[in-house]
Amino acid sequence: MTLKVSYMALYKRSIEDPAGFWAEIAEQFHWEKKWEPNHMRYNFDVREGPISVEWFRGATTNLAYNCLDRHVEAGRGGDVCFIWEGNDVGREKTMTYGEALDEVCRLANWLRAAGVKKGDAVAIYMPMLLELPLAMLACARIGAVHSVVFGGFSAEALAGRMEDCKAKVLLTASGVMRGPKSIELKKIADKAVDMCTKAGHTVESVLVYENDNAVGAADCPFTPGRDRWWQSEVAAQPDRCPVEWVESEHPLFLLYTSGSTGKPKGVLHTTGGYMVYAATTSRHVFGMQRGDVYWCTADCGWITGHSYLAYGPLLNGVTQVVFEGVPTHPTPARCWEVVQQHRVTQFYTAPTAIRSLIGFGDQWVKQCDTSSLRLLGSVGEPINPEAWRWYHEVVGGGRCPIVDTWWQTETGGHMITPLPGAWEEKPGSATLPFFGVRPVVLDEKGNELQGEAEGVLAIAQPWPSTLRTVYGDHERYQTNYFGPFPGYYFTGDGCRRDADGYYWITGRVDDVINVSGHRIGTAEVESALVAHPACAEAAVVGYDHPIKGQGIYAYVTLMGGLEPSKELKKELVASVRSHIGAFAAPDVIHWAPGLPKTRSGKIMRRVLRKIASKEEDQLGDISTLADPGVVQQLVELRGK
Ligand code: 6R9
Repeated sequence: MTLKVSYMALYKRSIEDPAGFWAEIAEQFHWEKKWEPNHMRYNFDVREGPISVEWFRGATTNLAYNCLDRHVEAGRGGDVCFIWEGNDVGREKTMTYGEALDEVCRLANWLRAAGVKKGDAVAIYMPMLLELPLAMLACARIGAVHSVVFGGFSAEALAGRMEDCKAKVLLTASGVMRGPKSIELKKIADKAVDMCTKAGHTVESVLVYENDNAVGAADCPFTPGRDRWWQSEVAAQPDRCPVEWVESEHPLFLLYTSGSTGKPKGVLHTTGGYMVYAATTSRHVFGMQRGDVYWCTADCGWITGHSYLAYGPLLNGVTQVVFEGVPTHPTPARCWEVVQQHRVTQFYTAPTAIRSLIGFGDQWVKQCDTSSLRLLGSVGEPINPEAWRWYHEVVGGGRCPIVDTWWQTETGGHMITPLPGAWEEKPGSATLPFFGVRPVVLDEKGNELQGEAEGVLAIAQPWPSTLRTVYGDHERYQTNYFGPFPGYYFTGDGCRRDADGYYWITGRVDDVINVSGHRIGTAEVESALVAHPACAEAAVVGYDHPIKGQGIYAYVTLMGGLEPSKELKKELVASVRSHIGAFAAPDVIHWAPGLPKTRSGKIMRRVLRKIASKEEDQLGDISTLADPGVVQQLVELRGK
């Protein structure tokens, strides 16, 4: 409990004097120019003017320099930076901090030669090769803004993101292996580039990494002039490249994420505050020390792969595993074999992966030596107590703390999380806030609730890696995040605070579904369904899914005269795959002659959720429905 006492004192200071607290921590990094005395400024209240957040005003730095050069200059260039584990067993490679720096410099030089300047956006659509985090660092080195698009997104989704951020350069690969399947990434990328051209935006250069394990150069479409081969072009560049010193608030990256309405939002993070926060959370939440072998299974296409793969671990100078494959290939022992082979000390994954592995039985873990593990982490969705216990007992041998980290793309880093050893964990609770984070539980009118309470989760003051804007749409940023409860950042999550002050996240309170830890907007899936000529109307809700956490349940009304069929179901699912990506494919299509609507035409999703989860006996008040008869009709059509 003494740890808890020192946490309480530090926490108090972090809330009362955020500028001083974080400035002290920031001293550990290299700043080309230091910040002004009054370095932190903000307005978190829409009623007082535009929302703005600024940290380390007046300072200049470079994130890639802090990740790589700083360690090399301190004589640690020979430390292993990355251990790469390919999709297939036996394909692996290691890279030191010194080698990573050389690679980043070459790529940064190539980007400069391709005309990329400070502030330009660069799109990255890559599998989990080391070249993906290296590409992010190369952008950061020259002050370019990376926009990583997860390799599972479709051509249309990639095109929309490239158009939005006006990326002139795209970094991609010929293909990728996912378990036993090979995916032709470059073909998808080409389609996206063509879509951009048709929409009036030109992607000028495409750098293609030949991932010959998946797709060789001979089978990879290539447009001379526009396309370049990564291996030969980058190798020809010098391995020294001057650093671009940027202001603390210089944009670092954009990452598109789904909201409850409209198209995905380009969440913008900036340099100084993000660096300090990603590094500090990594260090304290994972207890990172030099010599550790840390492994985060996330893809760099999501925020976890940004903060806790590309940046946080490197800022702390640890060795980390980067995994291209999936946890069940070739067998469900894969993760534990990797842990055994590389003596992994910290392992960070999503509850969905744990749940999928539980089903295969304990023997896959037990046949491996996992005694090197010191700490386990969880992220992306609430972890159910059964999965927590299995993780703790079977994987962690009962001796590793589990850090259940609650945070979001928008928050840039962990917000509510256990600190290992500092206080008791409770399975299913993210526990207490990290330094500098002031969570509040609000009622629906925006009043702060005290003590034990249940309501929506909001944050009352900025932390260093607060998202700064929605790219190109500051208005949307304000309305979405600061509009619902003036004076607070609104998270979109519901939560409960127990008598010990622990936070329990209860899930999204908006129309966002969390499928296997991936955020999917119901509106996006609905518009992908409606894009199919047979679909007149669609309504999408989430339902409990044993492995994925939530599954996607789609109600579809067909155009007049059309008959439901298995083929149509397939086509509708295919439409979602092509508009968004395979991971957003509906699990269930439920034919709906009509949808439950209020007299003003609003779909009552609450009713749809109840029918999807077979709880139509708990519909509540449906007297405001224009036609209460549709409910019975829908119940009868379930499973058809
Ligand atoms: C990091 C990440 C954010 C949403 C968030 C919440 C859910 C994430 C969680 C969790 C319960 C946790 N979420 N971590 N819910 N416990 N430990 O996942 O970012 O993809 O933006 O998703 O995920 O609902 O609002 P992102």
